[in-house]
Amino acid sequence: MKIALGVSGMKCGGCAAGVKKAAESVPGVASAEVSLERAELSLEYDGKAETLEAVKKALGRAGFKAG
Ligand SMILES: [Cu+2]
Repeated sequence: MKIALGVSGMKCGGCAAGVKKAAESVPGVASAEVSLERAELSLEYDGKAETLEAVKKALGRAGFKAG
């Protein structure tokens, strides 16, 4: 399943890389692509609500807000 999430707090390519890394570290996430320009995370994942929650928490720990 694929979705796009708005992410706030990204200011540069390093932030975007951090968001991608944090999202891909979550079990159940197949791939994550980040657009700094659109402040958006495109996520391919297993479709479980828990996975989505875990991604949001991982991004929160990295200093970003997704939702
Ligand atoms: Cu940055």
